[in-house]
Amino acid sequence: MSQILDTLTRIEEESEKEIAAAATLSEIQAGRVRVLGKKGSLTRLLIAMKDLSSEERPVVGKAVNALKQRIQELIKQRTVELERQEQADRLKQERLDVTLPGRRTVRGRLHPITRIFHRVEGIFEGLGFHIAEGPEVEEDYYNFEALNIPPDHPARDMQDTFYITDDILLRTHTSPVQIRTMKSQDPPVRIIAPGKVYRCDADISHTPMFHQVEGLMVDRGITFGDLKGILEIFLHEMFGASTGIRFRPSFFPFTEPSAEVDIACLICGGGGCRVCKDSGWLEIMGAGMVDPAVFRMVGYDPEAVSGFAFGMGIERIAMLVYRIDDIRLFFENELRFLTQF
Ligand code: 2NL
Repeated sequence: MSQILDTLTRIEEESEKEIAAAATLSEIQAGRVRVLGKKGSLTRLLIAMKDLSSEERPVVGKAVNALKQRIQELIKQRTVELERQEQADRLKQERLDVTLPGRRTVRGRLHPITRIFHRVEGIFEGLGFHIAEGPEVEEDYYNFEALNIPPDHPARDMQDTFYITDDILLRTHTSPVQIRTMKSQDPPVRIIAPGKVYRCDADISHTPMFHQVEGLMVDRGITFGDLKGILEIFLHEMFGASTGIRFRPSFFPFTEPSAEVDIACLICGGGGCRVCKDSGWLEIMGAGMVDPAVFRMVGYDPEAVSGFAFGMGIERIAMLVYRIDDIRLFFENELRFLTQF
């Protein structure tokens, strides 16, 4: 019996040392198996107790159980210690460097066509114009008939216009917005109509959808001088106060007289280059005095009121302002292009 008790003392001392020395959770686990496992030193002692006398057995049993409890308690304490230690190590390793620069958020921006729209709208709003909008799917009546465009005009051909039915189509200009405005309100009218328009056309310089701004001013006594003055202010704000401007006689079914408006070439300043085809001038818009036939269609009295109208393509203006030589870039949504604006 005294030999067993000596062994107990030895196991106790060794276990205390081992547990205290265990550096990891798995070392603790290995130590537990060596002492308390199926073939562990303490388990073997319990088995050896069968050779003891009935007086000795309870004494030794008590001592073995007490030691077992003590070792379990030591293991528990050391396990908690090691778990804390491991957690502290992990936190140290995973520490965040709050001085690292953050990931940049990519900010959106306005499309160059939208930017030009905003500029054009801002200039005309400053001149007292209101912005009017209307449907892109239009009736033949508003798009052609009310604008004095004759039935045999080439613009009415299937080749040039997207028809949805015989008399429903995709508007080919924003003029129908102005027709609708005049039909629904009396003069004075001072509006611009920005928006998408559609023509059955696609090549290097044409896309089937593009953007336009038209303008209309109607009141008593409006003259061609008013037209020239308003467009001069607009073009000088848009392209710079020293930009040369000229009006050339032209023809539109909905204006009389009609003019095409040129600005001095922004690239060569008028000397002649590839962009202006050596003419020194760039055609930038069309304009004219509203034809009396159009006024009669909307119920205005052409003897009482007069007015001017104009129209321009936004892609063309954007190409000149930003020096872009291919219209298709506006529609490809290539970020390397779009992020330059
Ligand atoms: C161009 C030419 C123009 C108009 C549009 C218009 C509208 C009404 C009555 C009369 Cl409701 N005219 N619009 C007038 C002259 C020219 O546009 O080259 N556009 C890109």
